[in-house]
Amino acid sequence: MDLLAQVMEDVVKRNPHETEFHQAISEVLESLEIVAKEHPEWVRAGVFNRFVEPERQIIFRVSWIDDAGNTQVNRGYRVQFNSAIGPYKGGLRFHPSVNASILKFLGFEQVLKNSLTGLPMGGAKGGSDFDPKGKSDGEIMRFCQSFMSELYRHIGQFTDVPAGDIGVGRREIGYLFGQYKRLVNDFSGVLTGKGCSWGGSLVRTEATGYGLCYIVEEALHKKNLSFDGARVSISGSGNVSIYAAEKAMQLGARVIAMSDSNGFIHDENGIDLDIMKDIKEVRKGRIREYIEYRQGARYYDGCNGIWKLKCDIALPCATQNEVDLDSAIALIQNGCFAVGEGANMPLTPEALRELIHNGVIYLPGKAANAGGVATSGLEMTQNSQRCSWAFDKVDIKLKCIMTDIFCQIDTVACRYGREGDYEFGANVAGFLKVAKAMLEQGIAY
Ligand code: NDP
Ligand code: 2IT
Repeated sequence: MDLLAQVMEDVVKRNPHETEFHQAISEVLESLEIVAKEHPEWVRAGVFNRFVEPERQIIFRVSWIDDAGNTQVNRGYRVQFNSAIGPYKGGLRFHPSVNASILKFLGFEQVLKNSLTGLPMGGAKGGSDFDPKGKSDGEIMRFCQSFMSELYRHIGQFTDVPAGDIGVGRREIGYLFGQYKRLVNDFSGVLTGKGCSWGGSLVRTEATGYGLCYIVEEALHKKNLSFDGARVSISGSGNVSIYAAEKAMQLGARVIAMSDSNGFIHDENGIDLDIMKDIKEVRKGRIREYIEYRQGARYYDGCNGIWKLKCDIALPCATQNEVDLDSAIALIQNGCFAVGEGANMPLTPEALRELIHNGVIYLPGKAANAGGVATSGLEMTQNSQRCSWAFDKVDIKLKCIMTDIFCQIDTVACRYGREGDYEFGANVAGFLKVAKAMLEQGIAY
């Protein structure tokens, strides 16, 4: 019997109906089976059982008053998953789909991702089922203040350092930070993604998208391929997507498609990113507006169709399970040779298997989108040193970290005779560091 089958069974029993959490754990445990065989003492010390159980989960009520004077109630969460190698670290997501299963899968992935960055950060995730769409600035501010009025007692620069994720960007981090400071009377690096005039780091905004392209370029080079001249499809049009598109273009690619949760645009001549930034970042509009400014561009309802377009490289940067089996088959049939995950777990297990089976270069999110949290780590360093580094300095460090992550996952995959299996490489490389730290710190942890 597989050594870790019981661990998986216990996860399902203890967390019934939490399908995203089961999916993330099951993908990782498959890779770790060989580690368990090599380290029976880790099995005996319960390292695997402890690894899949969050250290702490906080759930709280967030009540706030909307513009019409009505009281609204949402649910807030923070899942502090693992602090073996550093303070809890990970983003906050505000989206109506948020629930315990999604935040547990994200917290779990964050533990491995943060380990791969080489920086001293544990893993966490949090957020709320609050829907920021259509809310006024005042409503966003009052929600953030109420959310922080509970969260503040659980976080701190040496305890837990939240950041942004879906629905949480610079504006929300500002309101959250302001409320933390008011409550605790402490100006510290308790959040990352801050404004650059009050402790934020240059490059944090660009970091996830840029880092994604840096690591994909590393993997492409290994096969004598590159972004140069490639056609690229990118799902989403938020923070990660926009800066993935920017870096892909700088590396010579033509980005032909982007999306939001309503539909996608196809611009065969290459997307005009200034128009896209104006619509999405400045006016917070919908992607369909793009075709009003670009002749020849087309808009289609529905998100899945983006994967049916012919592209060389696909960068899913929107949300979990956005690429299903049919989409993966279409990508392969159209000659797509690389998939890099800007989003967390954007591929269904069936889609993932299909891509790997067909020899597509595949870079899993926990490695490929680690540039965001890595730069958050660099923001924490600058906060501790009370200084701010120049854009190029941070960008070079980000590039080094992404190259190092590629080297780690490639080396580990090769060491176990699984060359090119970066999913396996990322799971094992990320795990080993955390597992050793857990063992050294004793069991009552
Ligand atoms: P944003 O909120 O800036 O953008 C999210 C984008 O994804 C929007 O275009 C949104 O469309 C789309 N989207 C969100 N939910 C869905 C859904 N259920 N179905 C279809 N499309 C959806 O978020 P980010 O760019 O920050 O995050 C995108 C992904 O990257 C997430 O998976 C996140 O976890 C991951 N990530 C983010 C990092 C960061 O630093 N921000 C770091 C590492 C990973 P719409 O506007 O219509 O909702
Ligand atoms: O998924 C992620 O890595 C993030 N949302 C970024 C987390 C962070 O702490 O910067």
